Amino acid sequence: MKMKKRPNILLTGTPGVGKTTLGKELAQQTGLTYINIGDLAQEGQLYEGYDEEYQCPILDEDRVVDELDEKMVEGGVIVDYHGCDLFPERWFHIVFVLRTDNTQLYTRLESRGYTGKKLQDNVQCEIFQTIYEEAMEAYSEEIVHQLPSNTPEDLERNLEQIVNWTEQWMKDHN
Ligand code: DAT
Repeated sequence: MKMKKRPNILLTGTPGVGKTTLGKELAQQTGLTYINIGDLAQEGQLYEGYDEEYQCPILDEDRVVDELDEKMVEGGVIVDYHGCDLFPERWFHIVFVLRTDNTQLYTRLESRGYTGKKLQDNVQCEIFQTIYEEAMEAYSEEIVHQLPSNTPEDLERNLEQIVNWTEQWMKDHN
């Protein structure tokens, strides 16, 4: 008996835009598996050094990709990460770039404890739409979608839209 085919979804965007909030809820509603790359790296210590400027470990991208490849080929995974050009293009059927207004993002990151350069650089990353451009470079433009993520209403709308997309994808591919 063949397993039902399920899509892989990438949720990306600047830290604080709401990827984790959306991803976990989405996993509950669709039954897909939620994977947070930050947590995965932490658990497996998938690092290759330490960034003194940002005071954080540097992700070992090759090991992250190796670790996940088998699962991704199987399908049915929601990946959450604030970058997107480290993953093989073939992994994802759709890519969502969450977007948040910068005043709003500033407040969210401040309450997460970000200060100084780290806070400023992340807000600037959003203003310059760095991750959106990264996604448009790394994936076929037709599969890259921006989603506003400012309010609880945005969250509800995004959820509904992605749940519907997932159901349609499964009808089309099974
Ligand atoms: P990320 O995973 O992108 O870093 P998060 O899911 O941890 O972001 O969310 C950061 C904060 O913003 C958290 O306190 C929840 C809040 N938040 C997320 N999505 C939101 C939305 N659509 N409207 C209002 N607040 C939101």
